[in-house]
Amino acid sequence: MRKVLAVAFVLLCGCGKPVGEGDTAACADVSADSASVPACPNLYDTATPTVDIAVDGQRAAMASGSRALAAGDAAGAGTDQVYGAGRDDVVAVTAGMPDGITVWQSADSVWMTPAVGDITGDGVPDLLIGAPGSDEGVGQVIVLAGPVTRLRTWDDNPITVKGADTTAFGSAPQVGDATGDGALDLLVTDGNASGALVSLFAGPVDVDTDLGAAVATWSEDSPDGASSYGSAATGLLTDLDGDGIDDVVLFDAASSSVPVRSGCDSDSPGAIGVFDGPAAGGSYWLGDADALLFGAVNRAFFGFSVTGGDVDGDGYGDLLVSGYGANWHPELQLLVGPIRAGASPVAEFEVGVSGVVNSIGDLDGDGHADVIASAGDTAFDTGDPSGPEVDAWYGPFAGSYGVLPDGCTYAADARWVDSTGLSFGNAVLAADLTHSGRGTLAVGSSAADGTGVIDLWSGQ
Ligand SMILES: [Ca+2]
Ligand SMILES: [Ca+2]
Ligand SMILES: [Ca+2]
Ligand SMILES: [Ca+2]
Repeated sequence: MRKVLAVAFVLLCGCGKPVGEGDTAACADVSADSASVPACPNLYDTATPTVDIAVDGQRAAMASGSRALAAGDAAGAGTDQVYGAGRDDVVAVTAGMPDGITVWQSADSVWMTPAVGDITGDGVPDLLIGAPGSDEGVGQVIVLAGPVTRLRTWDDNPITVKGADTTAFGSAPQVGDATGDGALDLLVTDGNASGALVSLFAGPVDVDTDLGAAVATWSEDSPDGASSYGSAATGLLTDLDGDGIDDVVLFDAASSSVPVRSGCDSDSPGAIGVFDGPAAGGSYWLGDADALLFGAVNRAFFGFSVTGGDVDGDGYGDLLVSGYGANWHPELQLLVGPIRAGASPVAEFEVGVSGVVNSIGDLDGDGHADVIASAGDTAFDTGDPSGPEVDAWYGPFAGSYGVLPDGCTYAADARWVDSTGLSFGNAVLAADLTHSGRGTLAVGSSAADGTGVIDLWSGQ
């Protein structure tokens, strides 16, 4: 696959403040003096990905979203693999495995999302495949017990966790210890349930099970059904308060800031609810959250996507939240844990046409986590090669980073651009595959002919 070396710059125009109308003149001046702008320290050769494989043959594209890629050692290899999912196949790739291997093929042709974790409790990481809409619309998470080193089929008796007469159960499976007993648990989103339902299955999950086995559920609806913050919640597991127990985060970009019945909201600031672990059995709604945050403006769509990770390295998990800023530009907000009501971002990243697809990882190996976002094709960003792009900012972070008004250069530390017609950056993931301290960037893309591609840029 041919790629164009990105021309990216570090913008040094004193823009360590929120970007707004008042910044236009100052930034335009800096842009006009391009000779003073140093070249971007791009550590990766965008022309030569180390792995470049097709995901789905000719049938379907690479799945979109932050969770279409996952990393872990489900193969039992001692180093991690990247798992990518489309509608038909789930493949494993890693540096030194140039062709990758297909580990699962779906007859249902539904969009799948992978996750890796020892959900069966035998000490060996497993591969989990979220497959909403599969099994005649019931939806399920399929667990392939590790080590997974070849194509698995139903003859291998995978473990299934099934929904109940809906089509969206199985979205974005999450593995973590939410109950605090040391065993990893499974969090599953069902986007078609009334009010959307996020369900926790206590690990180990080593036999077929269904929705009735969930030990706890979360939704945006009040127990009496009279109130709701919205109807499109997604669940995330991450440890925000540093107690070693994963906390449940519920997010919905279309959520209202006041409890109304679903469909009545016109503001859509978006909402994030944090439920401190350990999770106790029962049913919860957004009004029960230990911390409830909303977007700062109407139609901020705060929480299009939420990615967890310890960005500032203080032992508390942090959240990277996508939405729209006050200037109506897509942005990512970095909220640092522990997160309490009223928390405000410590850094903001303005991101092309979308920041929904993003990741956290240390790409340059300096010990500081970096932020990676798929920015789409920023046609307004004059001076850049044409084509969709993936951008990275290297931590530590404070202040604002972003796309500035007309005449200014897009400020990212590194950029990967594709001009070959791919829908480049459907999925991005930064992961330390070799446990060396320096991450590998994985980018999942779709081509016009319906094929999918995963590229890896090794950090070694
Ligand atoms: Ca547990
Ligand atoms: Ca916790
Ligand atoms: Ca932190
Ligand atoms: Ca770094």
